[in-house]
Amino acid sequence: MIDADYRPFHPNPSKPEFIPPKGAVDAHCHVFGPADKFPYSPLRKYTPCDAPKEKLFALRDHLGFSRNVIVQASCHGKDNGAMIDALRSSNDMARGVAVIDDQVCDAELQTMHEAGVRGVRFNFVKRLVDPKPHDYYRKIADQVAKLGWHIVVYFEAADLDGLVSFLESLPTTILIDHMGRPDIAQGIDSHGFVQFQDLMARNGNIWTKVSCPERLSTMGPPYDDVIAFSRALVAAFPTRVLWGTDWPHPNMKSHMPDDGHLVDIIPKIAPTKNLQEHLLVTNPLTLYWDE
Ligand code: 0GY
Repeated sequence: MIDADYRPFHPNPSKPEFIPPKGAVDAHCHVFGPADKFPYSPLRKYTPCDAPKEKLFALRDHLGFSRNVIVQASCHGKDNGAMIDALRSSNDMARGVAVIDDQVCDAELQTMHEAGVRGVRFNFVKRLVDPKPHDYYRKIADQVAKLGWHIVVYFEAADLDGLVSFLESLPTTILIDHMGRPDIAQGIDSHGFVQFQDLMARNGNIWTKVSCPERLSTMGPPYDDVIAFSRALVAAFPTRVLWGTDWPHPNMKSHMPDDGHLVDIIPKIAPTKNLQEHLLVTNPLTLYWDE
């Protein structure tokens, strides 16, 4: 049963005015279910509505994108079946980020690699998972480093202090979800956002997704209060930023974003063709399609 307060994705998003460059990648999205084929995890903290691969690929085409990076979400736990099935039916137009435990064997990782998985996700958001000790994640990091994979990390701004030394000790490229979820109300000069930018400035292997204005905004659409944050990161680190829709937007409580409107924010945060090309094509291809 879908959670009573779970909002389904927008049924008919608008056609964006912004036309993404050829080959553009939506580098953060999910597939959910369908539950009768790919059941949700017994350990999940929420039950979403199904958001199957066919809907994701149709949205990709509607928005003018070419490729997806499908990130394993917590409601599927460490059963990556729905995500891998989507990768296998994508015609090489999707790559994946898996969630695994520290018991996974090299043969399983190799099978995932062949399907298109190029990273693992460490989720530290307590409303979504019960985080484990850092040594657990370090073991996984060492194992996936051998395959050349990177690590996607999801955390809330308040947890950054406790994670800095751990993040700086990881042996791979690190990709931080949603700009480390800054507290927008505290402003762009706040300690937390300055600390996040310093972390990226100090560590050339740390990348971020300038995604999810709809989660971070205190004002709601069109999310103008978030633009300065994303634009600052794109300007400072043009070769280490990615963009994604976050479709189907799990756990949005206030409203459901129109994906077309999210795409129309891109030229506000990446104002030149060169920045757009890096954000949407060069950077994600480097991380996910370069062999
Ligand atoms: C996102 C954000 C959320 C959910 C998950 O793994 C997940 O369940 O990532 C959230 O609720 O903030 O990036 O999809």
